[in-house]
Amino acid sequence: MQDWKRSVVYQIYPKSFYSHADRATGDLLGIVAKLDYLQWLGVDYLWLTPFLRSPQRDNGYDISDYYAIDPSYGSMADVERLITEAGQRGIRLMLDIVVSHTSIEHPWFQAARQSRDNPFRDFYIWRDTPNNWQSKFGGSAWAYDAVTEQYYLHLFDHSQADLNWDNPRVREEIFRMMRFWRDKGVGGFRLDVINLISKPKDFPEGDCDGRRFYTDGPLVHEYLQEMNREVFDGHPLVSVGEMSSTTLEHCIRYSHPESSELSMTFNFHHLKVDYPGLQKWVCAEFDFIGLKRILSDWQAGMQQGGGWNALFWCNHDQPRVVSRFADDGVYRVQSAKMLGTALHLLQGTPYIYQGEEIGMTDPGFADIRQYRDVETLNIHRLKLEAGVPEEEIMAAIQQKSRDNARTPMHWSAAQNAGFSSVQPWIELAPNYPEINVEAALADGDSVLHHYRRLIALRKAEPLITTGEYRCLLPEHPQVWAYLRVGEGERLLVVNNFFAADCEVRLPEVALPVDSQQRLLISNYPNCPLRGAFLYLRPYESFVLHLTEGEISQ
Ligand code: TEU
Repeated sequence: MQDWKRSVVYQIYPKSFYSHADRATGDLLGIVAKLDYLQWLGVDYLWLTPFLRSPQRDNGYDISDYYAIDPSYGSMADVERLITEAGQRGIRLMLDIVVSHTSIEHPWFQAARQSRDNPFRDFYIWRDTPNNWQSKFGGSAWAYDAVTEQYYLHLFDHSQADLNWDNPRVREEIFRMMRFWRDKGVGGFRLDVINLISKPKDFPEGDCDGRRFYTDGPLVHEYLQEMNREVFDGHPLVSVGEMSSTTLEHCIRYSHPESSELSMTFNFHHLKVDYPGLQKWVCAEFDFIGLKRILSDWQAGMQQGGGWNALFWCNHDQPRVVSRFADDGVYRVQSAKMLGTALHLLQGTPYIYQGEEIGMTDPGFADIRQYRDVETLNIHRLKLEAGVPEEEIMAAIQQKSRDNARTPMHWSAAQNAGFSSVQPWIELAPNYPEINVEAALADGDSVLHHYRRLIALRKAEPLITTGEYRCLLPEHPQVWAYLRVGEGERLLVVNNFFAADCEVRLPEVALPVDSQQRLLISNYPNCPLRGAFLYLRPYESFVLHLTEGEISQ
């Protein structure tokens, strides 16, 4: 079995992780300084969001040089040191590769916009007139270039021009760059919005924002197979594709070993259960049954189809999960542990986003001046222009903004949470004096220790990797219970997603009398079994190991 099937990945947003040099932003040597902590936690890979040279309009997802380190993060020598020192601790680096687009400050784009017959013109996508496609960050997906009097495509910010993957020279340059990083010793790649790289040649219009035309586009599988041959083949590398608005069928193809494309895929369907009518910028409660259904469909579907899921609740684009799907107040500790258990016991490779392991919460910024994110600022401007009242916009931003995840990591109760001695680039969440790594390390009952136990459990219990997933009580409005089924044994995973107590009877399972001894992990001191019933306390969660005799058919 590929080692990454039993691995756990930790995602670092370098700008907000730790400032080794006591500056406003974090840096690469700051990550080196925290390697002992990450080794203690037990993670296998570190996915670092982009630290290459960039004007930082989208915090590094707008790259202007694929071969240089952005000076705010350090130097090439620092990356090499990080690779070596992580490697000494059994940890490998996953580089975030942003090749769907470049910054408009990239020399390719600078050349391309010189004239219509410039040799780099075809590195990007140009048209005389825009179609109706919309940018994911708001407004038209086309920007006018006054020098050459044409429009270029940008599915994200206007400063992020889409590359033309149909041009073989573009692919050649990208694969060359990826080989450069592979040969530096990185252990894998995270590929930013990689399912958007192939656009239909006629740029059709429809009654939508265009996404159905360019998502999982016509030649995307061919291009990924080519990448696999040119970069991954014969090397021990893990690759994960970020798949925007994708389908199960495509994800099976992307990650099936016989397709020779990628190791695994991220999809976001389970994180749209609080987007009413698929609209992000509207305040809403999350749809719990929908969440269970989506995750269950992907578990079963990927399993049957032979694909592999990347599992996650959080990343640098999403609000903090404890604030989103649980309780960041009284039950913060119990509910953060419950969410960790519910996710880590699924099949796939779990990703932990910095701060999730200590149960960090959304910061609750109420003033637009506290926000830095380009998407948030664009939306704020566009909604104001459209006449939406400021209060309504801010309520949605407070709940949905990507900056919820981007406040500095809480290391201690010291000034600026021990992140830096100077004022950070974005404000801290105000609760760092209580929620921080130092306090969590000292408390054996903390969210942090629970995450460490979850990681250790995955290594010790092969069923977590291999067991068949089976959802119990799919329509239950409060509990997500599932089995992981193996030969003559099962894991029973039960999670109460709400603050109310509840009583349930589980089908398929005869609960053992000695449940206490079978408990693999839980977030309350003892197991809630009373005969055939379970009495679940607020956000209660546990995992039991069952053997043959205890499984009723
Ligand atoms: O994100 C792609 C993406 O589509 C999102 O998750 C996006 O943030 C969301 O749709 C906004 O509502 C990736 C990166 O993770 C993100 O940070 C970048 O901004 C984006 O690509 C562009 O490179």
